[in-house]
Amino acid sequence: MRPAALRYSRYSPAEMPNTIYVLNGPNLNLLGMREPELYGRATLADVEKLCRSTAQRFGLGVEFHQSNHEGQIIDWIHQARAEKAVGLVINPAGFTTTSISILDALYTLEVPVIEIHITNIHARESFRHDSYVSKVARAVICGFGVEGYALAITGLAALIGAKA
Ligand code: CA2
Repeated sequence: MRPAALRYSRYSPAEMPNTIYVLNGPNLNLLGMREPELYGRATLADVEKLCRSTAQRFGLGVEFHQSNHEGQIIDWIHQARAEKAVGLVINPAGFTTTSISILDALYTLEVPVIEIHITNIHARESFRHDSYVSKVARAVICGFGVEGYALAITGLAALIGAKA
């Protein structure tokens, strides 16, 4: 079944938007290469594969990106809006607790935003607890390791009515 908002739309089935964005913030390019005791051994390339295979089960395509630069992440959020993405998953990493600009960009989206963290940020230092992104996120997943990305996409698919 197509996402509810698109079921009676002007799109023919072939041109129906079906792309989700998966965005990753600073230092996540180092996944699997540093601090494996905290973040595990999977690399960001492994995470991208996991996201693509999970999304494919629901007929969804993936735009997968990582940047160490706040403005680049904001540009991808704008792109998600312009390209009519059907949802967005974001691990804002260090920008989680600092970036009002990422929050403002996410507020411009009309599709569900899912926030994901590999670690349980609430079991870590208090400065990691207060997320700006959570103010706009429809759901937040943390502490499941990189498997959280698959859970985020599965939950997003359920929210938009994309069936396996
Ligand atoms: O648990 C998460 O996914 C975090 O978003 C990761 C961020 C951290 O600032 C958040 O509080 C929680 C840090 C990302 C750093 O990524 C690295 C990965 C491998 C090695 C070193 C850093």
